[in-house]
Amino acid sequence: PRAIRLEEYRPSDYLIDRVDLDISLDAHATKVRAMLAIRPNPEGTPGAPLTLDGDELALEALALNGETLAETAYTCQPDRLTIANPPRDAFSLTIETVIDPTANTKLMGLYRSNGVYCTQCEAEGFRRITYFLDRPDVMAVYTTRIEAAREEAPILLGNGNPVAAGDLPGGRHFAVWDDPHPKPSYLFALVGGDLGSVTRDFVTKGGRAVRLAIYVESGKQERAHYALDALERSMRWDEDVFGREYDLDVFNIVAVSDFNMGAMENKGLNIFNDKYVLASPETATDADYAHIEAIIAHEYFHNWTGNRITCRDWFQLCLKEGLTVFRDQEFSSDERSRAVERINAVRTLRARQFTEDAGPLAHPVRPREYREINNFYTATVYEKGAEIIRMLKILLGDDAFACGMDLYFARHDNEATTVEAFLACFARASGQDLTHFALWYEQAGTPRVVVSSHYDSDKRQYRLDFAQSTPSTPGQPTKDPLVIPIALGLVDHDGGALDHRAEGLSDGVFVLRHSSDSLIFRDVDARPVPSVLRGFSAPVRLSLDLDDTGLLTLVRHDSDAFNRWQAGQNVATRLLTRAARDEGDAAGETATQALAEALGSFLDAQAAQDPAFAALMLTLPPESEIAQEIGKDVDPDAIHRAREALRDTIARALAPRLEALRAIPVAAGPYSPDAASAGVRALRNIALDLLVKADAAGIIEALAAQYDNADNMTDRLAALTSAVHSPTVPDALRQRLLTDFRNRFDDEPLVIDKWFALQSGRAEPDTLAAIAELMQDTAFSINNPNRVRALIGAFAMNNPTQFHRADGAGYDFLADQVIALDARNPQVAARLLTAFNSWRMMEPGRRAKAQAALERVASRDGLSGDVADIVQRTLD
Ligand code: DPP
Ligand code: ZN
Repeated sequence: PRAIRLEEYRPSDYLIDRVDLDISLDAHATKVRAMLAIRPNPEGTPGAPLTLDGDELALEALALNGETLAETAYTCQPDRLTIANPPRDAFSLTIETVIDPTANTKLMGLYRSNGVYCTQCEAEGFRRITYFLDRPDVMAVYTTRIEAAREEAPILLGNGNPVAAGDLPGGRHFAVWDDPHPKPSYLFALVGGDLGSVTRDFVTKGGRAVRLAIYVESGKQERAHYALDALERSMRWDEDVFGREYDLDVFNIVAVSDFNMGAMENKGLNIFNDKYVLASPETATDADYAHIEAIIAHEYFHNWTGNRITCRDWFQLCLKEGLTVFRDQEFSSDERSRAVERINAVRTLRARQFTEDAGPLAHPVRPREYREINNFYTATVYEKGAEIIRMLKILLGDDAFACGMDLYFARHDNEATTVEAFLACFARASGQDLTHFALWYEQAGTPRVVVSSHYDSDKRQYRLDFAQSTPSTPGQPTKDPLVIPIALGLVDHDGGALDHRAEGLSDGVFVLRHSSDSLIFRDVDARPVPSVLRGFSAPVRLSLDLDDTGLLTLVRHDSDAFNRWQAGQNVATRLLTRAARDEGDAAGETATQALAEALGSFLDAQAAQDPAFAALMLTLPPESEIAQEIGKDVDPDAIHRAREALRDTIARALAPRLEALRAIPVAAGPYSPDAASAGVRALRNIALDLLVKADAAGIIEALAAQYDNADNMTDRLAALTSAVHSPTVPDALRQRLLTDFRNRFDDEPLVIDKWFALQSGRAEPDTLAAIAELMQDTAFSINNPNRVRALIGAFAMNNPTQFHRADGAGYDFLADQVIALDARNPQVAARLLTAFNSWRMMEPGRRAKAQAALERVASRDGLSGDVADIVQRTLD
């Protein structure tokens, strides 16, 4: 496909003010009649031809102002409908198309999932329903009449408010939905099916009564209560924190089992991957509950950041996504532990976004060019986009940030707007010039900040020197310095916080604007320990000339929880990179012991107070992070061995304490997914895992007992996970538990996904063969994105030693799967293919094998635009 460029943006020549849809659902021949109220755009070219987008459409009828249009007046193809000389004034266009939702395996547009009719229109799915100006800056009010066989689809849902419903001859019925808020077509949705629901009444601060409902597969209603509760809490939070109220009489959420994304924020009718709605103690882990809460909140928050105010064009995707991720992260931080949420967000950022930024698919948060927009729903747009908002808040302060948000909502309501317009609100509210800051949106790559410290005992001065640089990325060989807010503080060697001031340090934040700069502290009696980038105040890689002793001081004493955790990670990262390069040295052993001791005293002092944080302290950096740190000629096996060995040593050193952690009680009563209880389980389960690694006496029996007796999925899955990933567990036990799990949850596809992912994530040479067998399991289906991601995605993304097998078999397998899947569902196929992101970092043998596999994909005829785009950029 042709590249689309930001600089070529032009307003649409035509606008659509009203859309009246009449959709008659049928499994193979759904009739769609769209009546569009169109007028020339004063900002467009007068008299321009009208070209509507389509995708695999078949036109049945076309009328202009109610009169059938002569065939000579237009041209029509599956992907385009052009009227050469439309009227110069407002006119109506009535378009009839027929579509086959059952044949729609791409899961874009109207399709069927387990017999339920549903839609997915972001980014460009609406054009698979009718011909349209399918671009986000064309905003219209919609009325949707949906008709279906009552038996097949007793529930009919659309955007907005329900306004009419009734019976029709022949067992059919209809419902009419009216959405008074102008919206872009990507927010259109409808659902028809036989669904059960849970409901709740909500009254907004302003007094609007809203009926909340979550629709799920009949019989699974019990599992939707947590999501419903999260929805109510999200609505209240957005009123309290951002002053945003809901604006319709109903808010509906529907869970479907076949879904390309996590969820979709369609106006008044969110459609969710059921994985992010359904939860019961027996089937969902604490992490699942937390994800459900975050995604329910995310989609709800889009109602203002995305729907009321949308994007002018898809280059502005971060305008709604980065901001909405920031909002959902803040919500989770308020509902749970802020420090733990921040650490988890940074772990995700590093694992996904830093990796993306360091590879061939690196792109700015606001890209300047795309071939396939579906490939830009990335960690960079979402997670780095959220980091930019967080930095903005740090730079402006809470009050000016809040004023900027209010101004944004006031100025741009009902508009499709841009990053520039967004930033202008904050410039106005704060009086600051944000021109330089805006470079964060334009420049790809993760900046590196190098900090060196100098103490002058004669002058009693302590100086921190900062230098920043950003590596080149595709299309951006040279980079400029960014505005980087660096929160920092000083700690003395006994752990006391030092209260020294420095010119240029304001509220504990130093703003680095140039390629280098310094900060000077005066009247400093002894060399302090610097704690830099507190709270991870900017998405950068930090190198700090702090030795292990200094880092371990921070582990013990830093008042900033994030940096306490980070200091431990830094010591471990150093050990792991050293060991992975050159296995086993004496200095490493001493340092390992010191790390274990520091963790031990941390656990003694803190574990009981903050178990969730303690669990994170005991988690070593992931293998992908060590690979990034090494940067080139990576040998994933060496990294894996180093990490296993370090974990083993730490586990043995901490064993008695770990036994004690296993005994910390979870709050009495039935299972509750609240953050405090989840924290205790997380700590107990990481203790279990470490003890299994350390082969502690009696631990295998304890593991089996935990599995057998668990009353919740968190504990059961934790035991199974340790069994699957620990070589110390006897094969027979591992097999017994795996078989039991499979049988126990035979009719629970979302649970079987966990079972698939566990086995495909095993760092064992027979994993690939096991996956081939699992693909034959009756529970597996190549048509269901969740199954594919659980079995194939988890292998490619989370199993570095086996995906990057030296013989290239992992690469070949993924290439085969991508090719097979591409014919059915290009979006999911393209997403899988991004696992090759780090191929250039590998040692030469693996690199050659990866390249061959990629070239094999690239050379296929008939690749989708999605896969062709990823494979070309990955190889370039
Ligand atoms: N549904 C996706 C999200 O909420 C895309 N908008 O991020
Ligand atoms: Zn979103």
